[in-house]
Order: sequence, then structure tokens, then C-alpha cells
Amino acid sequence: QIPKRQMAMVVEKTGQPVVFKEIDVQEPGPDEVLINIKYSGVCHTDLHAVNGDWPLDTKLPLVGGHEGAGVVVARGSNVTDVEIGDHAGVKWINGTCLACDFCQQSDEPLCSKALLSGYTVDGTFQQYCIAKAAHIARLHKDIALDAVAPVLCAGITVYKALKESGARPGQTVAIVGAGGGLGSLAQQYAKAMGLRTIAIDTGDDKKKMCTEQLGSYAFIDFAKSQNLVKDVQAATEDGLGPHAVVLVAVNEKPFQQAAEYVRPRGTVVCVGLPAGAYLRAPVFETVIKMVTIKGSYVGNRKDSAEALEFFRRGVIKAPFQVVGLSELQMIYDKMQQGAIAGRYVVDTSK
Ligand code: 8ID
Ligand code: ZN
Repeated sequence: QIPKRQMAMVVEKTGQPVVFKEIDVQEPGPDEVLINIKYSGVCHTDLHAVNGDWPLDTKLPLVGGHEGAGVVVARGSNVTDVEIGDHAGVKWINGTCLACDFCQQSDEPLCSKALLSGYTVDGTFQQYCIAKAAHIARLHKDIALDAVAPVLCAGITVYKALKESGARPGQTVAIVGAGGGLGSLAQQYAKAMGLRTIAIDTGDDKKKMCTEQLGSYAFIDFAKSQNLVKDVQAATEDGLGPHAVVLVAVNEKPFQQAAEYVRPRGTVVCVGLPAGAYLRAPVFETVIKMVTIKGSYVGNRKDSAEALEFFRRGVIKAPFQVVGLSELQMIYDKMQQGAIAGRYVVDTSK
């Protein structure tokens, strides 16, 4: 009952609108599964892929998407621990070699042979998607497939970044880009982990969402602030700044401000990937404040399972809107303008 043809959103040429068209359904290889994707979140990474603005080439033509939740409909001959009918998620890390130095130490995202869903292999903006069985996310059947989709990249990524920040319960973390997909989930994970959050983004809709729905105790509008560094520090009880900063904005500027307002001994975690951007920090303050600046890249299989378990327990609730897969270009246009509060999820049946 698996069809031979299906609908998909295809990037035919970088920098051009995506095309809604019929394509072949692929067959899984020996170590792969075929997943009937029901819903997929739309991440800003998908827009970077369409724009081709990263120093890493995509395959072309490309089916984007890497936050796909659905049902396993076929499996390869070597796959024994996944059943037909199981619910599963396709993540950014589609597969890795499982043998290199990094894979052996559960740093699979650092594997040089990693296959990237919706970037170097076709992703989840189609009805049937292939993934390496070893890396699929296992989803309990009581989890709603639309709501969990954004967790598969945004959730896992911010959960890992918060762990990498070293912030401990009771401490304060600034979330920069708080109104977007990663940012909205970051506030929810931080809250569940016992952290307090300062949200930084722009606009009254995002302010309302961050402070009334997502649990941040302060919101700083970067477009209105006259002195962002001072305002962020002033938002902490003792004025010394947040213990950690998680940067999920898609702009270079905030990456050049964070080290200035982070607390002495604090950690700046870079997650957002603005095209062509460079980090900048004053050497003097970085040294005498003993600041740590680091990057964080998605999560390994265990981070993924942990992030999903937080969600299954019902402690992570982030706003999302569902539209048909055929409306993907509209989402990209809004995302380009920074006009999305939270996450869009596409329904692959429409
Ligand atoms: O593993 C990783 N490191 C990883 C995983 C997933 C995604 C990295 N990413 C990257 C994406 O490729 C993208 O570059 O994280 C970035 C954010 O992805 P997103 O959350 O999916 O993007 P979004 O929904 O468009 O949200 C971005 C937010 O940043 C705000 C915007 O207003 C928007 O709400 N923002 C911008 I643009 N400039 C800002 C600034 N100066 C800002 N917020 C605060 N200060
Ligand atoms: Zn993503």
C-alpha cells in the first residue's frame, strides 16, 4: 500500500522559490527505514538551504526539512529493532558512520560522514522519507505528531545548548532570538530545567509570547533598546549579567554583544548560523571576566531521546501553527522577514 509517487516541496535551484510537485517514493536500503511523514516543522536552517548562504553545498534538486514526525512503513533487511507502524522522527542528523572517533564517543554530529536530512540527503518536506534506522527518533504513540515535530531539531538543539552552557537551576540565561522557533523552545526547556530566562527579540507579539506563554521574566526589544548591554545586565537581580547566553538569532550583531553582558565566569553558547558572520569579543573583558565562548550543534542520540522525554512528560509547550506543505514558500517569505512568532509546522497531506 506504499504509493510509487508522492507530493514533495523541491528546491530545484538555490535562491529560487520551492516547487510543489510529484516525485518518486524511494525504497529503503538495508540499514534504512521509510517513514510516512505526517508533519514537519520548518526550521530557519531549511531557509539557509534554499538561499544557499552557508559554506556547505546542498544536494540539488533537494527536498528540504529535518523535523519530520510520522509512521514507519518499510524497513531494510538489516533493521530488526524498528517495527512497521512504529512512530518515529527524522532529525537533522539522518545517519553517521557510527565508527569514527566522534561516533564512538557519542559526538555523532561531529562525524565527517554525517548525512544531513534536507541538506545532503532528501528530508521531510515529502510524504515518504528515508532515514538511517540507527538515528531515527523513537516516538511513543501517545505523542501528538504535529506538536512534537519542532522538538526534532529546535527542541533537541536548545536542550543540548542549555546543557553546554553549564547553567544550573536558579541561574539566569539570556535567550537571544527568543521569539523564533529555537528561542521559544529554549525558554520552555530552560524553565523545565529550573533556569530563569531573559528573552531578547523584537515586537509586541513576541514580547507577549515570551513573557506570558513561555515563562521569561523579562523581555528586551533589541530594536528599541538604546544600550542593549546595559539593559540585559540591568535585567538581572544584581546587575552583573546572566550566567549564560544562548544565541539563536540569525544576525551577526548579537554575536558581538553577548560576551560584553554575560556575567563574570559566564558562558556564551553560539547556536544560530547567520551567513558569513564572525564572532567578536573584547579580549580585555573576556580575560578579566573569565568568559567562555563556545558553539553547540544539534545533539547526539541520547540528547535527542532526553529532549523528547521532556516533551512527552508535558513540560514543554511551545506555540506552533499548522498549514499545508504546499504553503511552504509563504513560510519562508515570513521567516526571511523575521515575522514568525514560534514555529510553523506543515501537514504533508495538504
Ligand atoms: O545545531 C545548531 N546549532 C542549529 C540547529 C538548528 C538551527 C542551528 N540552527 C540555526 C538556524 O540555521 C538559524 O540560523 O539557528 C538559527 C535560528 O533558527 P530558528 O529558530 O529556526 O529561526 P527563526 O525562527 O527565524 O528565529 C530567529 C529569531 O531571531 C530573531 C528574529 O526576530 C527571530 O525571532 N533575531 C534576529 I533575525 N536578530 C536578532 C537580534 N539582533 C534577533 N533576536 C535578538 N537580537
Ligand atoms: Zn533545524
